[in-house]
Amino acid sequence: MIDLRSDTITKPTEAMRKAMAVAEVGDDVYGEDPSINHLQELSAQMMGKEASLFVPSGTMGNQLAVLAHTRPGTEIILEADSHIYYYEAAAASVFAGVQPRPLSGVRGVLDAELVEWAIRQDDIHLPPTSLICMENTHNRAGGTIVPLADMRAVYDVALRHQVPVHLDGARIFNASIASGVAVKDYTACTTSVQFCLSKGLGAPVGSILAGPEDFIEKARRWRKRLGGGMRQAGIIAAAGVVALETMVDRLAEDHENARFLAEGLAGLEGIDFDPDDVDTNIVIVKPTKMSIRQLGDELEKRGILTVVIEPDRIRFTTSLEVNRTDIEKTVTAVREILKA
Ligand code: TLP
Repeated sequence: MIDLRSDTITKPTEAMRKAMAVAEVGDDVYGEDPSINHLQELSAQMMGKEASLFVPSGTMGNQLAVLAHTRPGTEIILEADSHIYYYEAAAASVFAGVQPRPLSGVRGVLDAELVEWAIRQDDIHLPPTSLICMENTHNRAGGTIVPLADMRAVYDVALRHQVPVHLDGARIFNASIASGVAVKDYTACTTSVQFCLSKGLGAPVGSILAGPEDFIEKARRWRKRLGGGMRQAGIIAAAGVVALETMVDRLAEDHENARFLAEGLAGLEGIDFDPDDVDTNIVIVKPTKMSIRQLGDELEKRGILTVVIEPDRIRFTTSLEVNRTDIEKTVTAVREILKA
């Protein structure tokens, strides 16, 4: 099998498994797990934030941010294709009781002027704006990098209106490695940030939510309320430390493989796609010759797994689980399928 469904499919490395086997643990609900404490300190420092919290998933990290920043009956501004809006099962409405205000971005980038226009006036008819969310890299836009200047422009608007900003930085290290911009420069344009250890960085489980101390304390209470207070989870946090210490730079390999795939696919008749649109490890294409489902099914028959993104696009994601030969085989398979 060549698994290009996601970078969430990555398995822990040998070094991670060794670190997990010998991890010192304690009860994290009491704040007594040394491995989690170490991961949280390291993460806060890497994100340039006062504090951080280890959480079971990226979804929980994002939702704790919504819960801790907002109150029911308010409105959050986000990009119309963002994960928080599109893929989190309406959690922000269900748990935080907020109304989402989706704005369409270009390549996942929110326009600062549009954001300013969307921030609500003080009027009893209107829900107050309580949060602005950005996503970098932007998953559904195709792993695109949101440029620092655009993040800065949105943050300036937010500061002017005293609205906090949350970054879904599930793949912020991909953005940083590909752009050369330091992670801390991106996170300096946000109040809080969530990033995933369990995607391209290869850890088996977990994400980090980072931000100001009082915000993290609120998020900790929400995590407990939702049943996400874990006990001796230092076993998995230990793999997260290895991920941060050893797996960041190698993301460049995933980006090279994605670029190689993009160039291979772009040369094929029946694929509508510009390889220059690929910034990191996600390649989203639109076949013009056949239905997406057909292409996905035919690839699966040949042992190549992809994700069909409704309604007309298919996603290939590179990770440490695939190599250059796998990518060559994938291009050959797509070529054969389109020809047939
Ligand atoms: N994305 C998954 C699916 O949920 C779509 C994937 O395969 O890409 N933010 C972003 C930008 C994400 O891409 C994801 C996961 C999350 C948050 C949520 O992370 P988890 O899966 O840990 O809850």
